[in-house]
Amino acid sequence: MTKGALALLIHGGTENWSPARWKARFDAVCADRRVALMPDASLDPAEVRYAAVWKPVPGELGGFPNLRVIFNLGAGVDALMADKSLPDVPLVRVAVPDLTSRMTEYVVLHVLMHHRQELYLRQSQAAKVWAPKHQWPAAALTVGIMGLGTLGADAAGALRRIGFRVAGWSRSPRTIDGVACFHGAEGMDAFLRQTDILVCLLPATPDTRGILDRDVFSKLHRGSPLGAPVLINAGRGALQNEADILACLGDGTLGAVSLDVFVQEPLPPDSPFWTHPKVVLTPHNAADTDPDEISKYVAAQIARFEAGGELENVVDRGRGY
Ligand code: NDP
Ligand code: OXD
Repeated sequence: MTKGALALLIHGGTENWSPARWKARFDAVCADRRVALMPDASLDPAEVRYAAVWKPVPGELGGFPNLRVIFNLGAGVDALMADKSLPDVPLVRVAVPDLTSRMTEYVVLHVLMHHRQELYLRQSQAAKVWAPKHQWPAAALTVGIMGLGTLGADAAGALRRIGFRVAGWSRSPRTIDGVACFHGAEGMDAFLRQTDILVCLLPATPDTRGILDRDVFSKLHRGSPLGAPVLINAGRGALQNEADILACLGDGTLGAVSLDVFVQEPLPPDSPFWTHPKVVLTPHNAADTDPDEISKYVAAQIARFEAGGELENVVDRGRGY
């Protein structure tokens, strides 16, 4: 019996999202079914049972009448959730150790960069100034992580092992060894009050959009060894109020920021973030999605589903993540 086809809808633009590379990987792991890179005029849309997608055009998925599962090729599903015509079939997101470890590397790198005052040290080097600064032990700082899901929980564990005090904030109650966990609107202020370095790994949903604003920054711990609190956002640009970030860097409410994500991506050439001395920016590069790992993950999910098993990491559409 012919197995239903897998349609690939990939609109990324960057090197990692080369459609040809994804097609080659899916051909290798789904050798017994047709893998069609869309658009493909030779494909009968009724043949398609599965779609693996990154930023499909709104409405594009509605063209497959027999679709059973949509696999988002990344962890964040905000772009898909914005498509009001998205077919009502299970939507599966990525949660794999490979991507998780990459994000934890990013978080550890940037927390340590600010903790060890690298901005100051690089500026001193550029100016040929020999001016050592006291370096605090990790235990002198609390890193607060917004979002204690797949990524936040892993980053929390790594930061704990380095010796930081770690706090976390989620929607529902969580328990993580050695992490002071807070949740909901009622837990937010207590979480912020003890946080010296705020790491955001939230999804962008109607509840979280614009959450990183002056109100939140002004509640962060004052009197930190770093002088002023630091923000690290690798969740989504839609979470941050960029005018507030710039204003808070200007008046000292924030001491420095690391931003991997922006409201508009690619970041426009005239954005003040490019040249701001207190901003470390990366081009949405914190945790690459590896085609080898993710194609295997999708193929394994399809095999389990067709054998009557449960899909994993299915998005709750009501919550938006
Ligand atoms: P998960 O779904 O596993 O975790 C999401 C976490 O956010 C959960 O702890 C959840 O709470 C919490 N959360 C959601 N809504 C709220 C809310 N309203 N208030 C408080 N907490 C909330 O997601 P992942 O950890 O896998 O990924 C997180 C995000 O990281 C992705 O959605 C994506 O946007 C971003 N990302 C960015 C990448 C990059 O390269 N920059 C790469 C990959 C992902 P609860 O535990 O109660 O459900
Ligand atoms: C993701 C991303 O959501 O790369 O996986 O941003």
